[in-house]
Amino acid sequence: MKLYGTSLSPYVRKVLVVLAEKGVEVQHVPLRFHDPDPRFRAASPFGKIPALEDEGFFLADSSAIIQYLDRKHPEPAMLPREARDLGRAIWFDELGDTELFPVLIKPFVQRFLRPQLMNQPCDEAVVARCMTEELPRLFDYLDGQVDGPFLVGGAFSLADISVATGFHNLHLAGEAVDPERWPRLASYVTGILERPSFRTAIAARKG
Ligand SMILES: N[C@@H](CCC(=O)N[C@@H](CS)C(=O)NCC(=O)O)C(=O)O
Repeated sequence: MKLYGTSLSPYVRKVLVVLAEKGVEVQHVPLRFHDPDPRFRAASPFGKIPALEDEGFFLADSSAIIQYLDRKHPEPAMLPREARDLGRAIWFDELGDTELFPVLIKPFVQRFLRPQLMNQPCDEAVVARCMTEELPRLFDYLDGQVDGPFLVGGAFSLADISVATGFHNLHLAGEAVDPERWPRLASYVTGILERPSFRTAIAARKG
């Protein structure tokens, strides 16, 4: 099994966490998005990362890949069985992918990607607006959802992976959840990112 995509991507990290939780061996190919590698492009028609190749089967999109892996390697389950828990796990997956990460990534782009990989200066005004105007409403919501170590059904699941993954990129930008303003969210994020599977995914080659 091959997983394409640098572990700097929160979406790639989601899949690396699932593989680590399940103890599935993978050959990690840490390329960047839009790489011309023909096998990668066979798996990801629009050049987005992550993409998976598994014995001639090709699949893109972190959520699609995780559902495939969860069916193929059922233990431990990343998708809850109970109907409402499953619905909420998919809600948090969607929230992480489409609402949270596009905002969490802004400080990462400015302070990490632009200076380190794009040879461009950081725009601190973008970071300040993100931290003071754009993230607080998301943090308010999430702080109200946390009432223990896991978001759904009393167990680690796709919900936790998708919500927590982007916070690593925020940390790489030198920012974090303010523990005085959002105490539950701050300690929840710390707990999830300290799991061995997240540590393994974060340590994976970045490319
Ligand atoms: N819904 C996709 C999103 C993947 C995605 O947008 N990945 C970014 C890198 S973090 C990418 O490949 N961007 C290139 C592009 O949008 O063309 C997933 O969950 O895998």
